Amino acid sequence: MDRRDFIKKSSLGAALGLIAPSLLLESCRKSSMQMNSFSQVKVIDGLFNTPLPIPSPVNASSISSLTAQRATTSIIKNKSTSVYGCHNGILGPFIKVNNGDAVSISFANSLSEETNVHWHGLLVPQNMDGHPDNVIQSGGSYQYNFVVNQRAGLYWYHPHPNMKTARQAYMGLAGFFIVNDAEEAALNLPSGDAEIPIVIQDKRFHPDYSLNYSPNMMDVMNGFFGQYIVVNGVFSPTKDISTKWYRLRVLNGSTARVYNLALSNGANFYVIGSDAGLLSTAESTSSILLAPGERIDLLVDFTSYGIGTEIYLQSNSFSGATIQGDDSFKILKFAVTQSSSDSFTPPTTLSAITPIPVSQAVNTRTWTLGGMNMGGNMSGGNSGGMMGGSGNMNMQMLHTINGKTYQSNEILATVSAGTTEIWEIDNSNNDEIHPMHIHGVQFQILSRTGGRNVLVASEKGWKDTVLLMPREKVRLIMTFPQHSGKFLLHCHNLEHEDSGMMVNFEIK
Ligand SMILES: [Cu+2]
Repeated sequence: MDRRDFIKKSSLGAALGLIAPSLLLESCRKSSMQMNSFSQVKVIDGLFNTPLPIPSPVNASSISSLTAQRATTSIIKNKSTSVYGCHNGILGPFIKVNNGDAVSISFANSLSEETNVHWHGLLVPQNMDGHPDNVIQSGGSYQYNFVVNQRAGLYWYHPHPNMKTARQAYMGLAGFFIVNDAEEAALNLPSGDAEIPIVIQDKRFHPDYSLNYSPNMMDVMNGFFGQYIVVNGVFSPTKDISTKWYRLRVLNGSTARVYNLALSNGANFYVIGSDAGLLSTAESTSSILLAPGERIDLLVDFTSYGIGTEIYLQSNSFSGATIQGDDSFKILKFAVTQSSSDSFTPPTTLSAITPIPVSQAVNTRTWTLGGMNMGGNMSGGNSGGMMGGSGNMNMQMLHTINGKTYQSNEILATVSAGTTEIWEIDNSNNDEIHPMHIHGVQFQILSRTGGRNVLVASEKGWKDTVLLMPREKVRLIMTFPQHSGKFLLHCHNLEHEDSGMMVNFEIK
């Protein structure tokens, strides 16, 4: 099925096929006025009485196989839900490696549809990267072999089949992948039960508690927002803790929702790491945005709280976006149940982050993000996309990169292995949020102009995903590794990705 067929058969296509352009424009104008009621799915608050599942890290050397399969689990307490996973329930095993380790995993597809594995943030050869060209058919298998050669950090894995990534990740195919190294180990950061992996996702349910993934046209435009915030596969979780320091390794595994992470008592916490490992120094803050695909490494000081204290990890409302951010809600309860003595203090220096010199760049490329402008003026947008060239409708229906939607055989940039480039990602004509992810390379962010106009704490290290709020432009610098082949630049709003906001580039 090509994209045109998909669009015809999808709810988006149905909507587009059935509505004449003039009516559609009118409908968009109306929904622009009703933007919040249309797209702001109000989060349902829970009782926070379900123990947070903490997956145990398993050394990659002891994982020889992974099977994508249907499973049944309890996301909402005492309710049974059919999901996808890579072991008995939702999500996959928490894979742990040391830098330098070899990974050799036989992946089997027991689903009734094609899938694959993208090792998000891992620098692996093209045929190991889970490119949409490399899918495993139902009943098939594939051998993922690679050697990890990168700094410590919280990475993750999820499927990447063209036009199916969002639903498969939403159904539960995702897992943590942690890389450890000697530099990080020497810091003696909180570990064991004081190091908590947290994946935040949002879900909708049918009345029978089956998962509801049915994006309509507006959900494709904005992202599919769930009413139930789910952490490590459960809704309304609680975690008993002691009076000590904790290291929270947080992954935003939602398809579209951005979280503005904060503690319910307003206390500051330290940001010590980002997508691709530790920052150079810890930075104290009381809230920070985490976009889909991004990871953040936090240190939280619980030493001074009394037994019985309850503190929530929550998402505060945030400004700057029209389609999300109004809501503030609790994510996870920390219940202080034990006292302990802890002499830990955050290290002043975490890691050496050597900036890539701008003078090293051999090329600057601009990637202009296009989307439907829902703000006051409808004159934005350029050609391309579904509605490009359709006469009086000067707007786009699909999200584009340089005016293009994804075509598997089209390569929009060719870069040379070992060279450095500056990539400018330009969302300055857009009212939408786009977390942009690049496969096969890690980057540093040089600057952000427009919108927030600054780099936040988690953006001062190595990254693979960067959040573009409306009207923002970022400049990234990166040196391409010696892995030749096709890699992807795409939006990690997975509804945007699946509707074509993805391009190939080639490393030669
Ligand atoms: Cu996007």
